[in-house]
Amino acid sequence: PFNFTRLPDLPDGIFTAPLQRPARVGEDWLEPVQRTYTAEEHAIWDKLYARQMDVLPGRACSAFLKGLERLDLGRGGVPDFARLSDGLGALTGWSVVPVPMLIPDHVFFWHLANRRFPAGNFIRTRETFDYIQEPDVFHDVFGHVPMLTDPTYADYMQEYGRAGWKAMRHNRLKSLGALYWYTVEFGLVIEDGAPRVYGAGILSGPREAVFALEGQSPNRIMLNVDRVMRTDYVIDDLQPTYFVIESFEDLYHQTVERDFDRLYRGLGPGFTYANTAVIDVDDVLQRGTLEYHLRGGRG
Ligand code: HBI
Ligand code: FE
Repeated sequence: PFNFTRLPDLPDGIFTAPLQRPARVGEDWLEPVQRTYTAEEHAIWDKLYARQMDVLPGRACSAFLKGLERLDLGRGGVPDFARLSDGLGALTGWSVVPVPMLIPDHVFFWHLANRRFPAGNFIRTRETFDYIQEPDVFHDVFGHVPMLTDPTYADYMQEYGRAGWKAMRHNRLKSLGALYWYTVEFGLVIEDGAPRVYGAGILSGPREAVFALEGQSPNRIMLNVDRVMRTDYVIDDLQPTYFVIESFEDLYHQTVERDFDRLYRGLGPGFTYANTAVIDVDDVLQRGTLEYHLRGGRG
């Protein structure tokens, strides 16, 4: 259990200076080594990989597809984190470190702020092939890691980690969580005039890329950081609304230039907007029918 009184006292910048280790040494939640996988587990990776590659070309953003190639993630079997970290380190200075499960927020943020991506060690089984409760190695490595080869995206993730500590001190972690959700997990980016996928939750799932890009049901709205941080989210179904960025530079600048202290002071503890809402200030690419969610979702 984390002792909040041990949080370092942070200066009042937009984001903060390099972070110190959380609590005591040994509370980094890292596994000493990545686990080894059985032949069956490697085969599950290969099956998941093949399934995603049936839908992602032409739908995933080019940074993701390039990242897959540069890190050679399709070479077969669950990737070795040490080898991945060498490749990623040379490109953007990030590494991939093994964790056993969902780790506490402050530890997660601390790793991100130091350019370490904590990736789940275990892999789903054939019984839980389509839906898992906690992020496994396929979601984390296939979904998140290729994006970290993009220098601007990589910087955004680090800034997100730094921002986490400030949000905790303001008791506004849920708002910052919404930003993560609508960007890192479910974000779309404009490429050649049309939205493509960069969110890891979409990239690693079987149905959502087609639904998010081609479906009539969801809203597609240009991202405004202030608005998104006031928007509720659900974590266990397709999204009623996707937020779209112009570019990773746009995302990075919107986030870094925002005065989060001011934003948090103006936010209530709950969310202002439902995840289905379209509001006056929105720059709307598609106003969805919301048909999927009006039918009750989950199917
Ligand atoms: N732990 N392993 C792991 N992976 C996550 O994505 C993660 C986490 N702990 C906390 C957390 N995410 C959230 O705080 C953020 O998504 C906001
Ligand atoms: Fe994730």
